[in-house]
Amino acid sequence: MNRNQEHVPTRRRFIKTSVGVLGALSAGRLLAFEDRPNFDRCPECSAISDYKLPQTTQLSASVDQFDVGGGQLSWGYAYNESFPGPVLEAYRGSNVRIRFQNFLDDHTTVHWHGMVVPHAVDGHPLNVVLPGEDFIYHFPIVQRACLNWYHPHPHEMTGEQVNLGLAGPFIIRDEEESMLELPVGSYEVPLIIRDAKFDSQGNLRYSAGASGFFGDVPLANGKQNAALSIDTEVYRFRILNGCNARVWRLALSNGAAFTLIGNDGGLLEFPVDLTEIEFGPGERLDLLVDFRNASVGNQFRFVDLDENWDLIEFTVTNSVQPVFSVPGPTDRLSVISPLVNPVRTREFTFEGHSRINGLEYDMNRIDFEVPFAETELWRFITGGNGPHPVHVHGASFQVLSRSGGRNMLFPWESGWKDTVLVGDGETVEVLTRFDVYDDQVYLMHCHLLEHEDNGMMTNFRVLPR
Ligand SMILES: [Cu+2]
Repeated sequence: MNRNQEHVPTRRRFIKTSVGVLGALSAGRLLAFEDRPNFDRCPECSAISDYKLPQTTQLSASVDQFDVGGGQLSWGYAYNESFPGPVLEAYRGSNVRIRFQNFLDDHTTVHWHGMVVPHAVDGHPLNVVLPGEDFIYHFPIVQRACLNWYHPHPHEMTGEQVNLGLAGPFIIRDEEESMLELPVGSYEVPLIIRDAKFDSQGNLRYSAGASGFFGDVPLANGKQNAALSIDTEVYRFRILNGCNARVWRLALSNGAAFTLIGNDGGLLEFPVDLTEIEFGPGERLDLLVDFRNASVGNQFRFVDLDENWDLIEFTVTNSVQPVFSVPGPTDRLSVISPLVNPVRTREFTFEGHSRINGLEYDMNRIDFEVPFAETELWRFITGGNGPHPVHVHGASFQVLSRSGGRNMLFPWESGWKDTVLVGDGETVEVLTRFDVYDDQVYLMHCHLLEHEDNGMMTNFRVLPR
């Protein structure tokens, strides 16, 4: 990474030392753009939710310095000078127009993970944005409400660019979700949880072996020892596993249950109460946590049970009359039509650290062709070195079965997914159908970013209809 300030675009920098971790986290919250200096010059990009007007949201990638918690400044990469990147938000049916500027010394792309967009704006490694250049990502929002994320997808450099800071949430809203009157405003908290390593100067450091990057410090929304003041209310946490390689086993520190209402592709059909969730890089969770019966002064933490890490600490500081509630197990959230009767089956074996079906990725090679709008069964098989979080571009899928290994499906794997964790020794079957854009080249790959960079990725073509 080049830390030469000459390559950093001119900007004003406000170091709000008085804000502290609590304030900094809340400043990074949903659409709290007013706290971010870069948005002073771009008031129209506070949100892209106005679907009636064509707007251009500015998004830049640059070398930047940011607070990674406790006042520790780190050099890294940032979208819009923010680590993680700003929350983007759009309504189903809207047209998104994002002018992306690359101020890095390397080429990059922006991939809208989870969002069904045409190849040309999918951030495919063929479509790089060169240093100093810009590109307009322009696409309609065609899918249901869900949490997605945007991050780079250049060939062989995704792991480094994501790890050094390039990742941000992209929330899609729709009518169905709005009707549920879920917690909003400060009670809806996007949370990107990842691990990190720092060098002796306190800068983010990327170094990874073939089996992936594993840091020694967890970051929640870019902060170590993250903390959030909360009210006695129901909170909605929109959680992304933003790690390069680490699988989280998320729980509350007191062992209490939380309520899962959605995942990668949006709402589940029914809420599920759970006390822990194991989820891999790229997977998302939509959780309700009920703090209504807590007392001022109570503390709770999200923890990772595998490393015994505290991910974020909540302190109840304000007693309020709650207005939100938690749906019960029989309260329907959504209707999901199951994909049925697949017309063909394809098998993909994820081998070593770099191959699918014996091949390493070649961005100019199309490995298979998929007819438009036909339901297919895709079988993901581990050939060792799992887990492999398998991600598909261009469509969501439904997870059908898992055999071997954990030998079951989990509640967070129901509904619509775009990333599924295939553990060592496991075979996972999914049903998928590409029925939005025809005649497109998309990717399917392992989302363990070092596996992806090593070549565990494949191009396929959705055929003309
Ligand atoms: Cu993998």
